[in-house]
Amino acid sequence: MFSTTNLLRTDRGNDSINRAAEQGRGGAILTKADGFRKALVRRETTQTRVDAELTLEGMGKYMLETPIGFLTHMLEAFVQHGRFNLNLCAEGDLDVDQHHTVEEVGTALGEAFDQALGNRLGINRAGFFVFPMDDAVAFVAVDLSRRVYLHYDVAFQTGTLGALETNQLQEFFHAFTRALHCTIHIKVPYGHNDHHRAESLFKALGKALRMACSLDSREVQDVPSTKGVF
Ligand SMILES: [Mn+2]
Repeated sequence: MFSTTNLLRTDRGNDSINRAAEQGRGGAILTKADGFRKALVRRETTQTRVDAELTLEGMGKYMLETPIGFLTHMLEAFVQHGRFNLNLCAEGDLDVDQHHTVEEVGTALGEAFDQALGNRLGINRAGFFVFPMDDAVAFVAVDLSRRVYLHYDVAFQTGTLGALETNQLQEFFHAFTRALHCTIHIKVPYGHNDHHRAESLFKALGKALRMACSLDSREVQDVPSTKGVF
C-alpha cells in the first residue's frame, strides 16, 4: 500500500506511469501547453524497477511507494519542501540488501530532474538552503552546472533509521548527483537525533533544488555561465 497521506489523484499515479511506459513514452519530457516542466522515467534492471513522474512546477503533492519506509518518508519531506509533484514507485531485491534499490531510486530521481530541466536555459542554476529540525541542521548547496561532484559530510550515530541502513544514503546522493549531472555539497554538522539529521537534510535539498531549478524572474533564456555553455 502507498505509505503516504498526501496523494495525487489516482489517475495521475502509477496507472498513468504504466500507461505511458507501455506506450513507449518512458523517459519522455512531458512539457505541455501549461508550460510545466515534467518528466517520466522508468528504470528496470534484473535487480530493481523504479517508475517516476515528476513536475517541477508542483505543489508538494506526491504518491510514493518504496519497500523501505524511512526512504519513503525522506522522499516525502524532499518533495513537500521542494514543492515539486512526484509519483514514484520502487521495487527491489531487498533479499540481497538495500543497496540496489536505494541507488536506483536516486538514479531515477536524478534522471527525472535532468529530463524535466531539458536544456536548462533560463534557470537560476544554483541554490542553497540551511534547514533546521529541532536539534539538527543541514546545509545544502546545489549547482545544476552539469559538473558532477558530491561532497557528503554527514555522520549518523546509528546504523539504521527505521529499516533504512544509514550508509546507503550516501549512495543515494551519489546516484542522484551523477544522474542529474550536478554538484551538491551537503553538511549536517550536528544533531542529537539521527531522524532529525536525515530529515533536515532532505528538506534542505528540496528547498535548495527548488531554488536552482526555478526560472529566473527576468525570463532570461541564456545559459547562466560566463562560458556561454554548461
Ligand atoms: Mn520525520
